[in-house]
Amino acid sequence: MRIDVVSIFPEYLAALDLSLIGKARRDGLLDLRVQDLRERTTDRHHTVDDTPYGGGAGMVMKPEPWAAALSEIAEASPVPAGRKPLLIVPSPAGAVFTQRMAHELAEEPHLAFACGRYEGIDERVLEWAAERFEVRPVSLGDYVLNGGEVAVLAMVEAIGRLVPGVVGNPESLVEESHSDGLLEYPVYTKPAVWEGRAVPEVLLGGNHGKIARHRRNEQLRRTAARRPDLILALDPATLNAKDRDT
Ligand code: 6GU
Repeated sequence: MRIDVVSIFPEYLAALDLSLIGKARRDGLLDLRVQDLRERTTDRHHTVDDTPYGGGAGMVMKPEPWAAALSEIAEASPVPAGRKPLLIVPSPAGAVFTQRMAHELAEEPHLAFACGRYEGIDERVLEWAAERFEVRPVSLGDYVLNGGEVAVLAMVEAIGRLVPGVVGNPESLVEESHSDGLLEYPVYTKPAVWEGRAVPEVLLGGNHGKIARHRRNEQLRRTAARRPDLILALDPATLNAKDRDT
């Protein structure tokens, strides 16, 4: 998968050299390129922002450097002719990023991310970009960050780990939070008793049916306690008779 990120703080994205995503880049599974928007400015002061038309607080990102960066990315895109690469614009005004969206985006051959700062990017950039990209404003949730960089770190990690080969054991992607609409069950390791606290007895026996039932019950209990919204959103068809007893 090819991933392009445009930012005025490319150093933020240095964390994508680490851990699993860093290894996937070195292994050639992710072709991730970060570029500095300021290098696309043509004035002596490398200006990327200006005051908003209509007044108001803060500054708005100027369109010209964005057009220079994005047109080059679109031209170099590996997507087949007739298809457009995706341009994700991190914004608290976007659609909420979910595990489902991460799965969908992990199927794409090319993702570009445009990191806005200040009050955002001149709206005409998104209109202009729609001729070259499928443009998607995406938010991490209902709170405000200073810019898109931290959101890109989160999204690239969530998407990248779903690209085949990036996670060594694909089984570990199956039993994790949100894979079945529920939160993950609690996990334990040795010692069996620690600080007077014992690991649930059922996990020490070898009865795999009982263990699976115990874990499923813990998932349901935990989800109801922490995220009742997820219980309400469940497809009732995914619940079995024993779930209903829990
Ligand atoms: Cl994606 N960007 C910014 N700037 N703030 C956010 C966000 C994104 N998601 C939540 N807050």
